[in-house]
Amino acid sequence: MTETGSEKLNKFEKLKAEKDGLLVKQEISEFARKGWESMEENDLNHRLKWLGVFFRPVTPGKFMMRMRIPNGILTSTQMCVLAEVIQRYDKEGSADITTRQNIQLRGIDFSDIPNIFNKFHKVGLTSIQSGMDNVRNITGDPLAGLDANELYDTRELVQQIQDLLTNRGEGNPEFTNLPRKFNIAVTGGKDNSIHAEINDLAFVPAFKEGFGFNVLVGGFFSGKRCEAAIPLNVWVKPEEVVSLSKAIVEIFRDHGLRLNRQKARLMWLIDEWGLEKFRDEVEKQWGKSLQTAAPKDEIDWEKRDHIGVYPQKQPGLNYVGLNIPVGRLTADDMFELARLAEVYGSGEIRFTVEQNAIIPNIHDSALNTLLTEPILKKFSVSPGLLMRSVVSCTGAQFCNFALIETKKRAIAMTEALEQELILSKPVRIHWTGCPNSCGQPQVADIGLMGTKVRKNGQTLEGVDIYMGGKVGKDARLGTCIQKSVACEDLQPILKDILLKQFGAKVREQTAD
Ligand code: SRM
Ligand code: SF4
Repeated sequence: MTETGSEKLNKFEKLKAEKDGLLVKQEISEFARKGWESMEENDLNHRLKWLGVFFRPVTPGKFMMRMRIPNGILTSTQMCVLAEVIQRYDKEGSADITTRQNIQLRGIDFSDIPNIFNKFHKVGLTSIQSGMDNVRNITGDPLAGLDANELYDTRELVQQIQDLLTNRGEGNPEFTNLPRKFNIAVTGGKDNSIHAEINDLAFVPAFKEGFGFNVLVGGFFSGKRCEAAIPLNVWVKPEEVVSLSKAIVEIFRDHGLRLNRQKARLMWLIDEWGLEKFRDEVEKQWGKSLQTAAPKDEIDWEKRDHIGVYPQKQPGLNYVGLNIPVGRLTADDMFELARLAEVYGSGEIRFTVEQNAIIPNIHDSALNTLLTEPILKKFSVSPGLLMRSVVSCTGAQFCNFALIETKKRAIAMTEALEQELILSKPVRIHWTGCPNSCGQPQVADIGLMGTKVRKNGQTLEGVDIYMGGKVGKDARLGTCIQKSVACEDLQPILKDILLKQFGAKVREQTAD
């Protein structure tokens, strides 16, 4: 790009040019000692996000920390450290599994942050570069290494990409000034478990000279525009995934549009250059010839939600998928999940982009006892057909962009609809509190996007309704089918959609 001159830069480019976000790493102990109230505004509101520390205007003084959990996999020891962090804040401490297979911790006192970083360091956890203009948590198959039908185990690749971009979790100044956020996903399974199509860069399994990946680019959601990723017409071998990711992130860093922040995601650069030029530039940056894409990829299945009990490829072992309604966890829940993983499994816990958890490596002989554990009443292996698929972004409880409260409402609405209706199949309902679409309403069967609605002279919380999102094979984005429904009027409308379009039946109500 030929964009030069600081007068042309948007506010965020200016603040990055003045001081790189990662520099607050050196100052964090001093900040914590003096208190957040004494911090310069841009350091507090923005640069802290380079460390994964988020000031929450909705709960000033109670900070959020966003981790990086590559491929969504944690050890029980790491889970216990995360639980200990929030435990000390009592009711104000909580955690959320995110739509990027990740964890966010809430209620954190600023003065504790240096100590929390030390704890993370000891167990190999990091929150570095997890917010603002960085590459976000890199997603991979939640069943990597467990699934008999997988074509490639994504764990190592995802970890290698993270290590490269974050300098093994210490922070990598080479990649801390991107024009905007950047999302990467790698899938080695057949069911597109990580929504490849909504990432700036995605690798999907495909055979050409043996096994490799076709490359998709430019997928993103924003308040202004939503696009599914498009094929780059490139196929790479597994051992080329990391270096190609680096080259594409470098192209984005060096040439991505920086004037208008609303037009700074990768797809806008692809539009500006055209796909052919973009591909040529990637090839130059990579320094070797790109192979054309394999004629077809191997995404061939409907998407699985992993809730329930399933055999692994290792004989005698199983994984158990637990439904964590809207991803919300308390410290006690986290200790309990860690305990289950240790007692019954191999001490490993995994997360899905549907905000649920998986405990792998459970021996046949331990299954029945595991299934009697009391926590499984809260985190069921056989929840209702709506509850098992409900996803919700943070919403007004903690997010200052939110136009509506989402998580509590999502659970209440799901329970109410399950009381009224008998479903014959899961229906994926996603809630998101504003057009930023963190709750991905465009990939849902029914997506609900928060908005404000005028009714009887009053301004009320409402939603725009999205439908037609398809995940897994032949994924496509849903579109808005009805605008401005007040939340208080939503239940009968959803009931009607479920009856007419998803084969639900009215449940006969029994008299008490
Ligand atoms: Fe998001 C901004 C939460 C996934 C698109 N997102 C935010 C902020 C940081 C805004 C803020 O500072 O308050 C939210 C933090 C609220 C809080 O306290 O939790 C926030 N986003 C989330 C999470 C936690 C939603 C959830 O409940 O799971 C997800 C964290 C993922 C992670 O672990 O890194 C989350 N956000 C997404 C996704 C989904 C995805 O990645 O698959 C999207 C759409 C996909 C995409 O980005 O292309 C998404 N978030 C946004 C955007 C719009 C980006 C844009 O290009 O305009 C914003 C606004 C922004 O960045 O300026 C945003
Ligand atoms: Fe906040 Fe909007 Fe994202 Fe929900 S969709 S977490 S309300 S920015």
